[in-house]
Amino acid sequence: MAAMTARRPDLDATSLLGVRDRTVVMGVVNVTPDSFSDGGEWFEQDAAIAHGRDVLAAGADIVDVGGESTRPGAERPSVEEELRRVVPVVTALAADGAVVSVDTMRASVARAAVDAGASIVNDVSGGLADPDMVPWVAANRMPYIAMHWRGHSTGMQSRAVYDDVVEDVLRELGERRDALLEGGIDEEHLVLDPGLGFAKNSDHNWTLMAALPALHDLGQPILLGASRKTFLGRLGRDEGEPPRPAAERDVETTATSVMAAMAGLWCVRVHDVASTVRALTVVQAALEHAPDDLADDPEPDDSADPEGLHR
Ligand code: PMM
Repeated sequence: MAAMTARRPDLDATSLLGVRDRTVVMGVVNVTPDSFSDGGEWFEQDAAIAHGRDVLAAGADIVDVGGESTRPGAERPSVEEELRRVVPVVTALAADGAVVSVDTMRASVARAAVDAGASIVNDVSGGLADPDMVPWVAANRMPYIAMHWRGHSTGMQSRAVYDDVVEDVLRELGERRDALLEGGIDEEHLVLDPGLGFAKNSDHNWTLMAALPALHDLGQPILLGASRKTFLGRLGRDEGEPPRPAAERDVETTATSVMAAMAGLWCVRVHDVASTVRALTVVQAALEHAPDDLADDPEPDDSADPEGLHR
């Protein structure tokens, strides 16, 4: 039986992308006044750095530092402001030896963050927001996370129109994957993300959650960003009642992390790292006791693992 591995602080970004025997955890540090879920909490530089250290101590494999809020309707910060928010935090956490991803749609911010020590670019626009992003990522052979995206946050929810959300997201993400590979990004450096909450209403998010294994059809490692999003806060609330506040959505978030791990996704991006890390030990313990044909092969062919549960 394959030994399941816990977090390995010695893994660099490229080796982390190759992890297949467990779901990797990315902890969020939003250096913004107004994010979806933790807006303003870590806006001050020292608080953001201290929070990043807490996230790592809680067991995150990657710390994701972002300076632009993408909540529906959010205005964009200037490039200068985004740099001011992100670079010092990346510098401090990378100096600690952390694997840092930079959550940005701007090539200039990605470049500055990589100069400061970031080793993964997390671009919610999948390269669509800035024409300089893909050529730069390709030329520098950077690990790159590309999310399903239909446009900037102002007016984003008016684009939440699908014939069949799973088919449409798979098709659009597949087209993006092809364009990114054509643009020179290495296949082994490319992660895809269905973009929960981005031009998607609660029903769209739940339909995607119910179809997580289908994301493997894209042939790339998959990251899921469900953490603290509004659709989780609406559970148990009556129609018209406001959703529960973001900080009260961690139990539901942890359940989505378990679903992601059971579906064999590569990574979950979460705010409360400790609860997800604990919950993923449950999945790992169960997988260790799975029959050999499920647990032994880190890259099974489809006949051994038709649902792709261990990719
Ligand atoms: N969601 C947010 C920000 N960055 N990145 C990826 N790859 N996937 C996501 O779903 C995602 C992201 C918005 O959430 P936050 O404001 O709570 O961080």
